[in-house]
Amino acid sequence: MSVFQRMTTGLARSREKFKESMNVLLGRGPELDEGFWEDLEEALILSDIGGAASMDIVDNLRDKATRLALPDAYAVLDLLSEEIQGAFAEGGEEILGGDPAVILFVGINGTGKTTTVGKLANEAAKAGRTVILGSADTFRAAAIEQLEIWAERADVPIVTRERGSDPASVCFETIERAEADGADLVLIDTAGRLHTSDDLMRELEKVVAVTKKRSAIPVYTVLVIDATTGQNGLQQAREFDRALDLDALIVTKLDGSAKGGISLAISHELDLPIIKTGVGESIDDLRDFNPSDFVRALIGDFEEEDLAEEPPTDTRSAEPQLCPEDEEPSAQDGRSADLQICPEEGRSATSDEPQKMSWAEFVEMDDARRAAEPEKKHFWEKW
Ligand SMILES: Nc1nc2c(ncn2[C@@H]2O[C@H](COP(=O)(O)OP(=O)(O)OP(=O)(O)O)[C@@H](O)[C@H]2O)c(=O)[nH]1
Ligand SMILES: [Mg+2]
Repeated sequence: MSVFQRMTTGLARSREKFKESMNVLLGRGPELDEGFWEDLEEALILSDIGGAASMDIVDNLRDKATRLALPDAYAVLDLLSEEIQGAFAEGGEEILGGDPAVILFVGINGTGKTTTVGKLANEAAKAGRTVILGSADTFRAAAIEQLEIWAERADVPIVTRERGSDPASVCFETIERAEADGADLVLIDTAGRLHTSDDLMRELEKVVAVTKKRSAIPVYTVLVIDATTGQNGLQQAREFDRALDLDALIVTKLDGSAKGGISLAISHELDLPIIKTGVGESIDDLRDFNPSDFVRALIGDFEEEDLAEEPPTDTRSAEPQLCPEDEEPSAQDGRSADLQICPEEGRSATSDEPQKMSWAEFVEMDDARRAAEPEKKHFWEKW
């Protein structure tokens, strides 16, 4: 099974929920009225995308609907996938881009931190980097052994101390050893902890502070989040970010029964780029994050070309053209019933020129045009 298929299977539940909401949404007709925007926002929230991201996606689409004079709900939904992709935070290339770096992996218990450190060590070592691991999870002897096994698999050195040692001291020693060995990628595993545990969060703050103080190369703190977590994941991420000022996210278990929307909720709200994803338990099951594949798996399996292939005369085109006089955002909000058409483009405009037609006239004309056209598939019709 390909990674995309695994992710698509994992996100089946989210997609089903989204599909149901969309069917209800489209069942109410193509009008871009207030109810449409409210229902669209609700559909996004229900797929775990989070309140902040859903609101911003809908606000951006509303703005585009006005600026591009989109005629109906179908034209708006043609832009939805691109808009969701755009809601993921960008950046983070400097972390795994090849420059020397220390990366601390943090998160609640069992999200996949240790496994991810192992996979990344393997990937980076294979790419020719000089990697060293540090086991700052000193709570359990088994955790140290677990990372030792990964170090062996990836064939990279590891720094450990006995169970119960101060995790900050392990970070300190790991960096000393990295400097002595000329390592350029230092990956440090930390113990899982609940974001609600004040003592453990304070301990982690100390780990990060000591590491930053000791290291001559940049230190990044990466939250490892389990994609099967629901809305609680957002609260976890907020708390870790508040305590540690996170730099990026790694989303694991995208092959599982993922509620994948949560990674968008976190990435968007906390402005954290997703620098890798975990798609299985094996050493090679680590991938770069691809927002386009992710959104396809999340909202429906459709081909991007379907959107691009829209004939230019179709008012539902994925790339609607601006009317010349509508280049600047206008005061009109695109939800009003009397949108007008650019005569030369067959599109809506906002000026008062005599050739313009009313919304009702436009709908009549558009219906007639659609009836005369061969049937065209949109992505939601393939669900
Ligand atoms: N299916 C799947 N399982 C994963 C993935 N990443 C990790 N796991 C599994 O999740 C479980 C927990 O992984 P660990 O790496 O031990 O998690 P951790 O965050 O280090 O856990 P603590 O140290 O206890 O906080 C293990 O059974 C892993 O094999 C993934 O991408 N997909
Ligand atoms: Mg661990």
